[in-house]
Amino acid sequence: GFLAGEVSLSVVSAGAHEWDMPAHFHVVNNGFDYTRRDIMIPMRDGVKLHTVILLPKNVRSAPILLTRTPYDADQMAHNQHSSHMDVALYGYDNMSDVVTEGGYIRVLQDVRGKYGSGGDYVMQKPLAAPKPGGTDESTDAYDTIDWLVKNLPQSNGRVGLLGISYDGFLVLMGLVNPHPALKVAVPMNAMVDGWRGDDWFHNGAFREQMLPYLYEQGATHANSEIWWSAHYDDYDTYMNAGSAGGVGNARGMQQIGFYRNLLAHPAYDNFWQAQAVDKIMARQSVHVPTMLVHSLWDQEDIYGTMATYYAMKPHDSQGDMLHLVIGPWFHGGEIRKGAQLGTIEFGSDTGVYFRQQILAPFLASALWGKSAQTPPVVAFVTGENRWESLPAWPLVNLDSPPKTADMTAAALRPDHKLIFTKQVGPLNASVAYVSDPARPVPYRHRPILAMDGAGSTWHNWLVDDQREASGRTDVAAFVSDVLQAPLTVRGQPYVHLKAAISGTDVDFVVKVIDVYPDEVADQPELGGYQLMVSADIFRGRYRNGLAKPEAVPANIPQMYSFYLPLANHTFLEGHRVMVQVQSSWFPLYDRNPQTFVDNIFLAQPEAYKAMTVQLYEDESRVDLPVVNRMGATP
Ligand code: PG9
Repeated sequence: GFLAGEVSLSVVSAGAHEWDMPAHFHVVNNGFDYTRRDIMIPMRDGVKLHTVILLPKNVRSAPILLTRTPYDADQMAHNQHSSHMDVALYGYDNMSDVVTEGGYIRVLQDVRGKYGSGGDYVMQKPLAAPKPGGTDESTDAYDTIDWLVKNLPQSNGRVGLLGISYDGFLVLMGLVNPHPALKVAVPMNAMVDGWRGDDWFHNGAFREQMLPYLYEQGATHANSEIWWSAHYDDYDTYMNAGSAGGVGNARGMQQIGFYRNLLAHPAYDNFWQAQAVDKIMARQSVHVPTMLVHSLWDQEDIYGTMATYYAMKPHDSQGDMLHLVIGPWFHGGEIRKGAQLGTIEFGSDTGVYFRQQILAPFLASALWGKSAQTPPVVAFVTGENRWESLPAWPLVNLDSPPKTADMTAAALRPDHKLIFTKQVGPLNASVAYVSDPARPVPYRHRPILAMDGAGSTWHNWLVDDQREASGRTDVAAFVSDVLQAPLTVRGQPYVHLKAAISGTDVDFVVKVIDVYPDEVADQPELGGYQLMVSADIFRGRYRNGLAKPEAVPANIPQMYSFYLPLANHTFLEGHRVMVQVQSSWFPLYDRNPQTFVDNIFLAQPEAYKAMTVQLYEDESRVDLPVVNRMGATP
């Protein structure tokens, strides 16, 4: 204690040179319910990784919960500088209720090259070629687990690895040649394929609002260089700079390796294919109990979890290792309060339910040996607001169209109706709109703030009311009759558009929307609300192959086909189904100049041209995986 002499009181009478500040301040924290240790753990190549260990007071024979991160392990354990472990841990990637109530030893580690760790940082470091001494995130996870179980006498030798997003990607890497002490893994909202549908591109359209993230993450070890902007509204920032390359180059981003890679690899070439984590997981057997967690309104990584499930499930030979949880959350929302998202209410706190009823028992069974029966799939049905347990989730091959027998076609008619029967009427009738890159469709209300800007509500933009868009002349909206019975969509819709354009390149944004009744008694602001339940963008140059950009022949109809993200939603009786089609979603996605150029990152102002888009009735539709209440296709 203090008086017992940890800090010498003699400094008080130090004589002539008396300073307010001691040369070394000794922290006195005897009342803490945990002990914190900062350790440098050596990897096989000698590089040391900064690791923060929080040991609950008097802990003995407890399991370890490990998270590896590029987001500052120190900060993740520092919250409010509290003497209570749950408060200290509260925040990103820490479900402190599960960790502290579970009695776990909590370990947070900086990946190589970030914050307190040595070595070089590589964004989403791909697996090293299998050569002796090579390191990557899988070997770093292995070496860390090895050190922890050998050097923490308070542990029972059992380790759980969990994390969200980038940290979820790091969990999946830990499952590649896993350490035998790794007993459970929980990748949540993992970044899996940065080109097909997670952080960097969606189907080839670049997410330029990610540039500030890359700038801060990629410029310095401790994110000490902060993005600068000259506008309050990101719509203006990105419009003024022209192309995405214009935005980055104006800030000197060519100095950052991953930025150079983005510019060099706009298509789905080997650079992206080789690091797609679902393809890596498809080569592993599943022998560590794993719970994949997917958020239905994940504004950052809406692709990766389902792609990983489809890839891993066939390798779960006994069918008892892989679990899937699907919830009504934004990116990482499962560790927050989960009773509502924006205006949409779920009738109960779905975050608490996930943590207390699903995650905590799953971890306790793998790490403490307690008995728990975790269903293979637990999914929340939005619209109906109820959880359901299922024996499996239908597998999808994201590289081929679905079987038509499994889908219900929702056809886009020239009279702007959406119909669920085979199209009728004259062939080749079409709906047209003018897409003008000088006035791209904002993806949400302006002003559009930077993702992590003060006051930003970036995390809930996917549930924004879409009625503003439905009234624009550059958005084609198709709406069904009022539903006489509930309609449940469970799975990934598939878009077929037959379209002709007067330019030579095009983007298509397709949104499946639940239109609420004109008035809603208990929540008036939902009257006529247009809620997106599944939506995405596709860059037309990739219509004949994701690695194969091809100019679009002007005025000749072409087919554009792609999957939309997962929906698990019931459109209730009295609601309507709407599909909206548009050709920009700015500034989340960079503008397509609509004139074919080699590399859109570097498109010049003269390439940006307005054009007419015509959607043909005979083959334009969205195939919906409709199920009835019993789980069968109607
Ligand atoms: N979605 C974030 C991210 C992951 C991977 C690459 C870039 C960004 C994240 O939340 O970690």
